[in-house]
Amino acid sequence: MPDFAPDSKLKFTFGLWTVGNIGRDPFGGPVREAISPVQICDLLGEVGAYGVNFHDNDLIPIDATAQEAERIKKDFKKALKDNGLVVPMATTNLFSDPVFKDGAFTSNNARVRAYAIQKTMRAMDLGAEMGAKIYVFWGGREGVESDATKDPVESIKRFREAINFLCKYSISQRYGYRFAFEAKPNEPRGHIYFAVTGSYLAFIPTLDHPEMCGVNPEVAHEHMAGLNFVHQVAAALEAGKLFHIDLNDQEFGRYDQDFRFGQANLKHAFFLVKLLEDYKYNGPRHFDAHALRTANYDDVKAFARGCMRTYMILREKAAQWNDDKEIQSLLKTINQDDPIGRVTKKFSSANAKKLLGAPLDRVKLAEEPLPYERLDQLTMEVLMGVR
Ligand code: GLT
Ligand code: MN
Ligand code: MN
Repeated sequence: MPDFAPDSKLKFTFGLWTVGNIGRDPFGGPVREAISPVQICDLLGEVGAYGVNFHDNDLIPIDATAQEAERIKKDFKKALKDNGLVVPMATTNLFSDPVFKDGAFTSNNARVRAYAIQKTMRAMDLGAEMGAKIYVFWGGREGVESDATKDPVESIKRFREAINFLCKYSISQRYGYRFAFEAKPNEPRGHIYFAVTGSYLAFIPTLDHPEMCGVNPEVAHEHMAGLNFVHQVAAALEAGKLFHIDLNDQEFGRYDQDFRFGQANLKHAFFLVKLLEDYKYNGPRHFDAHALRTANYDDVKAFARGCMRTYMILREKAAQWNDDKEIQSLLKTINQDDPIGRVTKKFSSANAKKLLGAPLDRVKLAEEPLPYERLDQLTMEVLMGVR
């Protein structure tokens, strides 16, 4: 029996804000005492994580003095080293402070927009100092409760202006960042702009530096929108834009839950792992989740270990699915090749003529068997551990 220990090649990471979550919700205050970034690194080292990510203010409080900031950075660097952790990704908190109550890059106030860009530049400096090469943009406050309050077209233009400026900043500083945009349909705003990953995939080609921009899809966010997450990730992968991924779980039709990976929708989690492994996704696998509000720090460790262990188990299940003879023979039956397939590979007048003349009998085609019940049941049996 494999031990399903975290494999460092899979780059399992956690944010300071994930295992450091103190269990506050809109109806109640903290249930866990806050632990410092150094303690979080120790915890992540203990459970076998590969790396840690942070928002500027997860590490350095927004009102810290320059001396305090220096001391925190020094301690954090030591904790990274002591625990063998790296920082693959950094991001900016553009949502907690009251200044961002009506958005950051899309605020109606030009001075707030300028402050948001300035804060991001400083946070990019901090991320680069810790070695980050991926920079995430989650526009939690970029939205409205009422469209009377902000012009949605103008908001897209403001967002683009900010990103173009920051791309050039990264280039001028030689940071080598790749930007990853993270969509969410709502929470904390009533309506957040760029609601789903596909919105960003359409936005990226309109930027000055599309080559350095991609996406950071999160399971929970697409499930909140009622979407099939695997298909969103497939679209990003196929476009060469899957720069980062936020793994967690979420019941459909509920508030933003950020559950442990695989907690709620095991079958979706299985197909997600299979997709990432089959297509050799090579970026960090970031668990943007937090432990249940009932957890103490021992249980937080169980949560973190559980995220990684579930991924490792599902990776094994995906390999088993790929090696299963019966499944493979069904796949062969389903995927029928035919010389006519070559004709539609490329348009030419000759190919168009061939296609128009091809004897394609729709009644016969509709009679071809599609044993999907068997295939899906076999999939479930692999998952349930009886094959
Ligand atoms: C916040 C949000 C996450 C984002 C983080 C990056 S912060 O916790 O819920 O989905 O990935 O800003
Ligand atoms: Mn989330
Ligand atoms: Mn996230």
